[in-house]
Amino acid sequence: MPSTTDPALRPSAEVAEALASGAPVVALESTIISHGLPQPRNLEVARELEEIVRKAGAVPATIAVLDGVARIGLDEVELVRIATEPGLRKLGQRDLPVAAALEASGATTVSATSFLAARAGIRVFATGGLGGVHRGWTEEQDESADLDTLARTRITVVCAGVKSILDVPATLQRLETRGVTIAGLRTDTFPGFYLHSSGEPIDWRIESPEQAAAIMRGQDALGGPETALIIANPVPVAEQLDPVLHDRVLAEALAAAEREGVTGQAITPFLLSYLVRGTDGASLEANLAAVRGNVRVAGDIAVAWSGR
Ligand code: PSU
Ligand code: MN
Repeated sequence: MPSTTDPALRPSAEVAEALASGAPVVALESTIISHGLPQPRNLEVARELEEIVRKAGAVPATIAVLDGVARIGLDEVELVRIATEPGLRKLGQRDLPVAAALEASGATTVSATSFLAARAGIRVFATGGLGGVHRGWTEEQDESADLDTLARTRITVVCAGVKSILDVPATLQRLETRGVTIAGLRTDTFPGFYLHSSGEPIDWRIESPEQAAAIMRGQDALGGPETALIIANPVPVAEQLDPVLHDRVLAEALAAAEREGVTGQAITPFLLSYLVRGTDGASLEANLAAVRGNVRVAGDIAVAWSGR
């Protein structure tokens, strides 16, 4: 098994066993824990997400780099490190070899997590909202490495669309150009992360996790470029952030980022935490509702997929 003999990766005993026996496994990212959610709630969430995967009948594999080693599946002590270690790095895929060489520790973004999960033999991954093309891209180029990794990685990522802090139409266009397959789970529009819908139409709608697994089989049967499958799973309307509050506080957050000159890797965490404060925690609840729903669906897809 590549997962157990690959010297660049270290799966936990439980994950290695699940992979070897073909049992369902769901990859979870760690940047959402370290940089996307406030302490101390983030640690509770890290544990809760693993529990949701287990309830669905799959094995959770939270992914991070600890002391230079890419870890696939963390124990309790390691989850605590991700949630609380000061100065933990945010690692995209390009950062992985450097972290390994310098024996550094860091949380992995969607790009790094997708890459490592696929390498370990894990096919299904859940997150909150993907990174994408930032607003104002005509002036200043900022496009998340998430998109490029998904264009060349055979992984199924369940998400509530892309973060609404981004330019959603531009991001959807990039995904189309790069050939990344998207299907909405019981929706005809792309979800808006904190919001049930971004208002942007998507081409394909599916009704069940079994249909997602069927698309995955189709990807493998057809061959071709090793692209991802995005399963867009909206937060329920009842749990979304109030759209009027969302638009007002997001405008403030974007203005504050501009004023304070926040750029690069810092911008996404800055905007997310501004929204948490500016909405008195309501954006956090919507974000968590979205992530929980995605993790549940990912568990169901992994179970459907394990039966092939
Ligand atoms: N989803 C969330 N919260 C997050 C993220 C996703 O609900 O914090 C993280 C993911 O790790 C994603 C990253 O890859 O934000 C995007 O960062 P950037 O825009 O710098 O590529
Ligand atoms: Mn960026």
